[in-house]
Amino acid sequence: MSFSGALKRRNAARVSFAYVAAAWLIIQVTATFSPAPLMAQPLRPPAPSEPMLALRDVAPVIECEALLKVDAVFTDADLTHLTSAAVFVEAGKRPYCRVEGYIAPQIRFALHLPTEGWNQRYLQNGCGGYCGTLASPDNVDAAAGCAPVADGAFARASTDGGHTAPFDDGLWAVDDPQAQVDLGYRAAHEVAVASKRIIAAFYGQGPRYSYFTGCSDGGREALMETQRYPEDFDGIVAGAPANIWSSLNGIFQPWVIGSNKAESGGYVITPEKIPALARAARETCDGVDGLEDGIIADPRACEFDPGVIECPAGREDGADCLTAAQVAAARRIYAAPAGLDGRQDLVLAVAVRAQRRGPHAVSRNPAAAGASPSMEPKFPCPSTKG
Ligand SMILES: [Ca+2]
Repeated sequence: MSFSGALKRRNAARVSFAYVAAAWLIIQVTATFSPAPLMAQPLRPPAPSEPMLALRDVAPVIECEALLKVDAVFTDADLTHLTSAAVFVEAGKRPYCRVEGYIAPQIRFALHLPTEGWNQRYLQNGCGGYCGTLASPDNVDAAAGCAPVADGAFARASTDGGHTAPFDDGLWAVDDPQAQVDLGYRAAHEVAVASKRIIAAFYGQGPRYSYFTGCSDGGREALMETQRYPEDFDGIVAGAPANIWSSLNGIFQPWVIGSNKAESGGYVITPEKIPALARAARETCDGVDGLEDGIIADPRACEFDPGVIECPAGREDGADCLTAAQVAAARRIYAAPAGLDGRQDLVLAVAVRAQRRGPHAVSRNPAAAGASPSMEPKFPCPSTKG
């Protein structure tokens, strides 16, 4: 590939993937889109919260550093390699053994194992955007504020998803089907498998309960886990899942951003208006699912017109209302993608076709079916075995 060709691809990738950076905003805006009203299903009130089942604390049976010894957990024939293991002490948290490693070819992960008071539970975190960095396993998304997690009684893990890059840069995926597969579904699963083996070696038993939490792409990973590897976790939180990328990133997000572009070059609807828009949508749609709980269970079952919060006559703008231009932009977004002639059928057909082609094209990659032990890491991970 020529330099100019590579540059075009890089720029195209950056432009395309920049949409993901705004995914959280779009998800907020689009949470109440209603292209096709469906029958609303009545919801049951949530069960009263019950205290977490108490399990006895379990102590390690080997030293943290001993995990690095050959065959302590993994053999040379395994795809998983540990690169470091050391005890850390932080204020307000149980001391923990931090283990780092990678699963061939280059899925990096980190695992924190409490050295005292492990409650026999394991929590794995998803990564957001296009991942690409190894976040702390203590960034626990929806589990933040949960006391047993906060004080470090859980074993917890994180991964970079199988590549190194800024979270909004997708260039790593160009011509690399293995990396696509790894972020697509393999990283979350393989890290779960590897973590459970390490936990079993460290404590002399595996976790009694395992959980996954993730938001945005982490939410997509959560859904992927439920579909492909339902045995990995006992409980899963799929937060704001950025699901089905081909239509989401290829059509829907460009449509949302294009619909929200002002002639001046800026955006029409700005983030500070989202709370008012979300509040109005909830007021209109919350009860449609049969339960006033602040959650719109099926946005498609509700008709919502952003015009209900247009600023009143004599008042041009305000944090609690939308300008006329913002109402128009919101209506365009809510109307769903359409061609220049206003037709939606072709756009939707492209989206459906892309969905059908995407996953099958990736899953045919032979490495996806079962990675070969001969695959070498693509980044320099010093081997600490021995
Ligand atoms: Ca509701």
